[in-house]
Amino acid sequence: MNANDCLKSLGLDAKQFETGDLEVKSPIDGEVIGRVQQDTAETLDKKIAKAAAAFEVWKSVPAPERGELVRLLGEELRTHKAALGRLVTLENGKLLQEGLGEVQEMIDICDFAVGLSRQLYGLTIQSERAGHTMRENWHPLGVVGVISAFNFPVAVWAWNAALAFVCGDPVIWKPSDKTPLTAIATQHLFEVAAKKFGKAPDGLSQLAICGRKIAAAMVEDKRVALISATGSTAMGRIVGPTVAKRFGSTILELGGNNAIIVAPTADLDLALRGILFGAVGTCGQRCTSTRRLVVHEDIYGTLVPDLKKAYASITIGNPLEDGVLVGPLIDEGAFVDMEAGLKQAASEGGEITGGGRVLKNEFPNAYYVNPAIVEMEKQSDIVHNETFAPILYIMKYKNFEDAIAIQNAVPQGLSSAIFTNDVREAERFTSATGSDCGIANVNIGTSGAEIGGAFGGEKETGGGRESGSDSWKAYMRRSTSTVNYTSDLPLAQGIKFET
Ligand code: UN1
Repeated sequence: MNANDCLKSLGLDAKQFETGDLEVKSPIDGEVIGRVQQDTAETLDKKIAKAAAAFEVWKSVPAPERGELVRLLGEELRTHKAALGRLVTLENGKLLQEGLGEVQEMIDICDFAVGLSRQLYGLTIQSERAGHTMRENWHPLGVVGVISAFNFPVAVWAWNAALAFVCGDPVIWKPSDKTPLTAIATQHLFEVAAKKFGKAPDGLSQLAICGRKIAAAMVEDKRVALISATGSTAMGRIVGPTVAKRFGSTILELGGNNAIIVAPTADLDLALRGILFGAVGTCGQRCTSTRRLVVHEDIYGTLVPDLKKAYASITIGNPLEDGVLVGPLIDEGAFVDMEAGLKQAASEGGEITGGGRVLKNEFPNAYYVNPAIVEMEKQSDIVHNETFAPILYIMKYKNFEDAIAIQNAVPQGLSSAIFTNDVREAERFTSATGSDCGIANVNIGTSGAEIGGAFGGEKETGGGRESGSDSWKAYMRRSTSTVNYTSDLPLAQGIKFET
């Protein structure tokens, strides 16, 4: 099945993608797989107005009914998992297994949101005044603008949109301009679900296909209550203050610089597998990819040579083929960044194994690379940066306190992990004085988080949370109600105010 076949089986007319001002290339071979028409400032403005109008209708629909729409969306995703998963691979270059896994995450968050639609619970609070009750009400927030990155071209939308819909919010989605086809296919599946549902207002879910300049209007627009943006820290530095200036809310999912600590008691076989998936899986292009390894000096001599052996045995190639573990980088820019990262690492004393472009003859217009291991004396400047490519920096540690200090010494705070069989180390790592990240795992790697947990991180990762747990609260506004059922009017704090 090529991209056209996928689009057809998803119910779209491939002809629609023959013209358009945005060319979409597959990272697998660099071939053009479609053309898409982008939004202008005018069409985007109309979409925002439409979403604002949809909010007026949608916020009054009971949440469990809103959940029914999301249930139907989940059904469409189940039916079309194979085609959409394959299209993800064709457009983004991740392994077919991972493309399918990404659609599975969409299905899972739909299930989660359907249940949630009957559980948007608020608190009741004990009032300090006689004859008074207090409670919290959760109400729909408004239009949600979702900005997603190429690396999870559809799942990130689903983590946001499934929650937003049950919370009573319309969504405008700006996908990466590298992956608009999967976004259009997903929007189409939403429309099929909405038709079956029959009560969704026009404009409940819309796409904004555009570059940064046009998208800036959405970020600045007061009619958009929440901007949920996934991407680089550089992007977040612009989006965050822009939305703050107009007192809007944000969920920021920015850079990660995720470390695994391997302690002397670790199950090294387990650790090796966890490191490998985290560091080279998805060609190092997850925000949760393992970028740093902090290894105890007693096991360094065993683990690192074993890891190098494992790296050498990895099959790099077409992500559609069975047995391949590492597909291409997204584009030439990503390759240039990887080369620059390795060059800087070498200049800072890094000892590099691997790296460099491969399969150039088979795929002259695509960017396949050898994942790189870089052994570092210390955590130098480059190790503090996120390079979105399969580079793993390895450092040695002597005592556990140092390992935690190294783990926490970078500006980002998304994901982290420790492999240890020492219960004190494990507990300490997940405690307030352990990892400072939004995700702190024990005996599993840094990537591949389940949808049931709140997903996001601290420091330059942006502080936002989406997906599971109580992340839904960011998509609603809270009102605290105090109700007096007496004929007295006692004031709080014992204040007397009488004539
Ligand atoms: C991302 O790379 O933007 O934890 C998100 C994971 C995925 C999410 C990654 N569930 O690896």
